[in-house]
Amino acid sequence: MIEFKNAIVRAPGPNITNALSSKGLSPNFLKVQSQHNHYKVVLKEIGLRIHELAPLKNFPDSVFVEDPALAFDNTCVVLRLGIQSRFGESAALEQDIQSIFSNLIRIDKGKIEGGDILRVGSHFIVGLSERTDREGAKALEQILSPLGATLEISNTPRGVLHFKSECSLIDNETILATERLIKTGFFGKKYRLLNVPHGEEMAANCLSINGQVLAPKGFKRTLDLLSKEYKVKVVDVSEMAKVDAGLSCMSIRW
Ligand code: CIR
Repeated sequence: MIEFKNAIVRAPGPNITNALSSKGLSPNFLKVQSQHNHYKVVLKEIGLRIHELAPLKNFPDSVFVEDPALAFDNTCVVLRLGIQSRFGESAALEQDIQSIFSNLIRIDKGKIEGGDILRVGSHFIVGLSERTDREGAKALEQILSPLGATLEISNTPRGVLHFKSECSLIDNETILATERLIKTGFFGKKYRLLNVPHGEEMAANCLSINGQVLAPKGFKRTLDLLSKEYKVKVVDVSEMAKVDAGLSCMSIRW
């Protein structure tokens, strides 16, 4: 497994109440703040160095910092978001992280969001979705190939926001995924697949960092499944779930 040393997070602002929500829900700012603080504590406990960015007052979804950038070693690829209200986040993030990365490369074609990119070592699986198209995925491949990485394109099930809303990498060879994603057959026999228990699909977005699996609070059967084999920490992201977000989307890790 890759050893992660760093994470970028962005503090939520009061405008989080206006974040995009497919459920038409609005989160409570103070609860978001408290859950975000705990998330940072957990990342620190795992040993990551946290680079915290200031809230962006014009961008209610900017706390979901995974979507506008992808880090790979010393390179950071600034992505091209797929929805208008988030377009400006990429440029703002690029400014904010100038001093952190020696190599910053911007995608200037198509659309692609970090939530649609599953990293498996130096291999990247990009799920096409409403927010990510083939042009964006191909542009990312052109940037990553010279760095020694490979990329393949998959599909995000219809009606699902991001590819990683449906799956996460748990260890080098194991992917936790919803039944509907497994049924697409995309993963074939290349990975060991763990099926998210029925009714707990929201728990598919876990985060595996340096031998520790973070799992969202409230999904007992998924927790039991993972705890049989892994060291699991439960993190409450229920307030973020109101705006279609989960564990991976609140950080960029490398
Ligand atoms: C959005 O619709 O863009 C946000 N409300 C949620 C983004 C979640 N991002 C992620 O899972 N990577």
